[in-house]
Amino acid sequence: MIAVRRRAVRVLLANWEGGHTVPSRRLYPHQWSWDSAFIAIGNARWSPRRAKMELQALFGAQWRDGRVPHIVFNPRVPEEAYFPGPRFWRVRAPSGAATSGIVQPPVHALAAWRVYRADPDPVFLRRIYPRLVAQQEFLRAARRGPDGLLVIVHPWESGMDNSPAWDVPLAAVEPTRMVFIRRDVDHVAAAERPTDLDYARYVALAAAYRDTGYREAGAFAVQDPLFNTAYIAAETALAEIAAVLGEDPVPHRREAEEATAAMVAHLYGDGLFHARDAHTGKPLASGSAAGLIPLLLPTLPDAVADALIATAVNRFRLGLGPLPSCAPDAPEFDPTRYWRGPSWINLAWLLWRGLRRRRPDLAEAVAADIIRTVQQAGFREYVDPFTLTGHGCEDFSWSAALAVDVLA
Ligand code: 2M8
Repeated sequence: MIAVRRRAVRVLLANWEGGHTVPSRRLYPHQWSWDSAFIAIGNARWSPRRAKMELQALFGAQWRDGRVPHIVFNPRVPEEAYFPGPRFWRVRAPSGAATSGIVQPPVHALAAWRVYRADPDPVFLRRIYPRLVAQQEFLRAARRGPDGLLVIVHPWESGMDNSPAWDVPLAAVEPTRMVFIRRDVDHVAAAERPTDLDYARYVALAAAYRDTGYREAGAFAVQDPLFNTAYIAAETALAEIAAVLGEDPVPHRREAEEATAAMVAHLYGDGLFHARDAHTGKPLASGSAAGLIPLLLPTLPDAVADALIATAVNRFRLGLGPLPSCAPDAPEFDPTRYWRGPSWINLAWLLWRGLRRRRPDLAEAVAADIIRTVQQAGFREYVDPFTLTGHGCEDFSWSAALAVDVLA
């Protein structure tokens, strides 16, 4: 175990850029939003200083409206290194940093709280709290519908870009006619990444959103259980943070309870949470593991939690091997293509946290699988859940960081 931890820290050191960590040196050479939250959680276990710097660097690029962009571009990295880069997004944060204009699941308050727990530093907490609150306020103001659920406007905002849950709404998106060069397939086999058609649609959606000044949802508008769970988990963490700082935790707790009830009312069915198309109101039934992540929510009704656990055991092989990102019995399941089946450590980590109180035995099994995965495959971006063969890039930061946290 000591050897795993040492190797993980070595990956994090190699990916450190002096103020933030790249998800991977070649494939993802900038700072990514939810990656930095997961990285901070792991770094808190061996270098709380870096954990705090990671979050502060990201929130340094927060927009005036409270939005935390999904990419903060490193000005020292050439435009050609990643597509779509700053020239595509054409936007700068008040700090002057070039950023993207979309967001990612807001797991940052959860990360900040865990960083504080590892290293109780009230100065850090006091500084980051208003920024975390502003991040949540942006989501409420810009992305919340009358049913109380948050909407994402791009598959990249889900963090699970080519999840089978997006197949139906994406099919309605006109692919871009713009000519562009994908950089991802320079580093990873095309068969392990989204298709060219997926990319042409991602680019079309991002360009359309950009052209409204990053204000109006376009053809793609969905309510995702993972994104909404992250938002609620953030309110729960903000309640803890508020209590430490002498602020009022009650509004955060109330918000978490109400949003949990809205999720159960609108996104739950058949033992799993499903995304919903915000334009049509139709559920986007898929076997995505995003539907299990609401187990993180403290006020989830017991009957719902029990049903999710049964689904995790019966359809996602919980206890038998690493968590697949899509249920193997779903027709779209592909064990090696990105978010359509491979096992990802961040999803397993979220499930692990969600199971700890309700089913410590299963939580233990998830933790053991995380460690077995990195022992066998190294810190790969994702692995085949059956063979544990590594796929995607190597030396992937959140795989290393979250393994460190699980081992702590
Ligand atoms: C992947 O997404 C980026 C676009 O944001 C890409 O494919 O270029 C996703 O796995 C996302 O969840 C992750 O944050 C990002 C960096 O690791 O890579």
